[in-house]
Amino acid sequence: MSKKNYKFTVLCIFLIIKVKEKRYNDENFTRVKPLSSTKIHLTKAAFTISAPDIRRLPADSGIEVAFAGRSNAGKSSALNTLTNQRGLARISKTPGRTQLINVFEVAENRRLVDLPGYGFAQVPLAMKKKWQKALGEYLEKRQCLKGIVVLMDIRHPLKDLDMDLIQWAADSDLPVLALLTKCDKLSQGKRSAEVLAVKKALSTLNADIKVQAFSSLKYTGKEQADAIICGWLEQEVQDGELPEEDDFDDSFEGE
Ligand SMILES: Nc1nc2c(ncn2[C@@H]2O[C@H](COP(=O)(O)OP(=O)(O)O)[C@@H](O)[C@H]2O)c(=O)[nH]1
Ligand SMILES: [Mg+2]
Repeated sequence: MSKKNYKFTVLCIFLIIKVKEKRYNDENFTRVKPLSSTKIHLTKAAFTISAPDIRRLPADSGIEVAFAGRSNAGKSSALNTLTNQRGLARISKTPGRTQLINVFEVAENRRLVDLPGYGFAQVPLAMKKKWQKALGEYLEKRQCLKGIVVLMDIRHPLKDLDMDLIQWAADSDLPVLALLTKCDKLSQGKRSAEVLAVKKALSTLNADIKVQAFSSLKYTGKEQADAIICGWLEQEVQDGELPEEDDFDDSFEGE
């Protein structure tokens, strides 16, 4: 073999080795690339927007977990406790004043949503109807809604509107966390009895419903609630699924 041919052969072998090495690295890189799962920390929650109706909300993609409950149930306090941010959801002193849909982003395309409270008494009927419409519309139409936290004062749980909401969620295959708030107001014995009673009452619905005693004041149940909510938010999502026709059959109607 001439010297020139020898050099050419060595160069070719060198190039072939390099190309194979690159291919191997590329393939290997693809194989070990981590899954795109998102670790959620509720403490990262940041206010995004207050919307009077669903048209003003962020795009309907990713995952949302909604907080709903009667006015004065302790919704704002629970949101502040779970996110470790004292002023995140303004704690209203006047029942029924949280009239907008408040959105807090916890990670890219992962949101907590503070829904308007229901069941309040001291506001004009026209206003009431407007707020309930926003609530009903959100529940019916929001495709990215993947879990709902229903907050109820542990001393007066499962009122008519709470039951309507939980029943609607069960019918829509939406998991529910029933958070029994202000549990610091009951003795340990009464608290356990109330949790059991609520679990029993809801077991007949045969749905994915968890019940947890909670206190924003004493941080009772914070860890458990956090784990459930983060579990919902950490799911993989496939956006762009078409809603099933049945989803629109039953609507949640507030007062
Ligand atoms: N003792 C006690 N009071 C609470 C707790 N959570 C909320 N509250 C009180 O209940 C009232 C209504 O709370 P808020 O969070 O504004 O309810 P929202 O209307 O559902 O948002 C306020 O006076 C709070 O201080 C709790 O865990 N323990
Ligand atoms: Mg509030």
